[in-house]
Amino acid sequence: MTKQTANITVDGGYQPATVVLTQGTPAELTFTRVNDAGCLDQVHSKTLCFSRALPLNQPQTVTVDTSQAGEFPFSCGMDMFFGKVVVKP
Ligand SMILES: [Cu+2]
Repeated sequence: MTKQTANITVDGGYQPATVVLTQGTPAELTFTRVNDAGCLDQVHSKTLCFSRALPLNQPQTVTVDTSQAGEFPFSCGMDMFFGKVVVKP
């Protein structure tokens, strides 16, 4: 089965801030924090069930469940910066 992957650069926010995935295909998001400023050293999502520390310049990959379509937000540890995963049927 194919896999979807997306790279998100963490640099004072999430770039891109929206990731579009296809429902039913396994997916991985890789976060790479490249900027030491701010409080983006944690990323988490209640709806996607992940929480991960983001050491500077060390890509961190999380697996995303795409079994349900919808919009699933993620944010920094203090819920100040936001991104989202959009799972399309
Ligand atoms: Cu924050």
